[in-house]
Amino acid sequence: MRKTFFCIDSHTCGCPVRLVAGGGPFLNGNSMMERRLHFMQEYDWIRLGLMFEPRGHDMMSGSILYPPIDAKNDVGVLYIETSGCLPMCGHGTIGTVTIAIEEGLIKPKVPGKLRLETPAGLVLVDYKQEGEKVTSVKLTNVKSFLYKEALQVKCPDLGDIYVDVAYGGNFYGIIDPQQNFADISNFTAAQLIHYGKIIRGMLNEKYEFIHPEDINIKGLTHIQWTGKPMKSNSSGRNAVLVGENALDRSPCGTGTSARMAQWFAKGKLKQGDAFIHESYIGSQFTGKVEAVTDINGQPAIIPSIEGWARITGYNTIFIDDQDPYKDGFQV
Ligand code: PYC
Repeated sequence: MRKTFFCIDSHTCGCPVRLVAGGGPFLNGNSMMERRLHFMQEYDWIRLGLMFEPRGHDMMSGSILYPPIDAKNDVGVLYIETSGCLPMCGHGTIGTVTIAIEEGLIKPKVPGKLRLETPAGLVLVDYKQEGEKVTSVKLTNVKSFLYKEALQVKCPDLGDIYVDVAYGGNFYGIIDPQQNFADISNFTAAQLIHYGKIIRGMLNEKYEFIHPEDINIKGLTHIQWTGKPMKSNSSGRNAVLVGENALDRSPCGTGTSARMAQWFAKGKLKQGDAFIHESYIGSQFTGKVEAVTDINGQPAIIPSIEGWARITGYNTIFIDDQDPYKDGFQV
């Protein structure tokens, strides 16, 4: 049997977003987190088939839209990525909103604004339009916070590496320049991926990472290497390990949120400050500390992330259950 998915492809600052506009499954649940769990149980073959080779690639990511559970919100978003069904994805949100508005997939209750239900929580969006084109999308993210500081691992070849772990919609292991890691620019992309995977594996083996308010959000999914920016107006640069084989092409919205929370906790950012983050390929997001809050009595911030996306085309994709590569593959 052949299943057909009508997709609209885009990229956010270089990072792909494939919105499944037709063919997504009906999901049960009273929240996007419950719907995510249903999808992971029964429909993960859709994510595998649409994200991995031969229909996708190592850095593919996407989304599926659902009616909101709370009528005052505009839409629910499920994120499907090579790294799993993430609770939240920043570049994915910017691409999804751009596609949904330009292609008329959602009708905002208030023009220029959207209230998105994501598995990680409510995300508020302000977008700008020139004619039909969405020129920028700013998302106000979920509570973001520094979770653990200076976790130590002994990485083969590199030696002792110290990692801060922060949450910005996903858990990020942040590796700043230090004695055994000088800067992103001293390593190839292949090395950042290789050592990033080893360090992520070691940290997940040694420690537990569980969201204090939602036990369904657990595990360190990404490693964020940082370094000196290439552009004079950037506050920082990162290279984020996504899945098993790729670095994020965008500055990573949830990664930027996590890094802003880390900087806030260390006194390097305060409420109202902007943070311009530069990706491995040089594209930029503008972050801002919108508000200061707490999570279980610990300091947290509400960050916003602003960026842009472009639609690249329509894509009708088949997944045929007779196809030996229906679930995709990785080399
Ligand atoms: O932009 O949040 C993000 C993201 C997560 C994984 C890849 N990009």
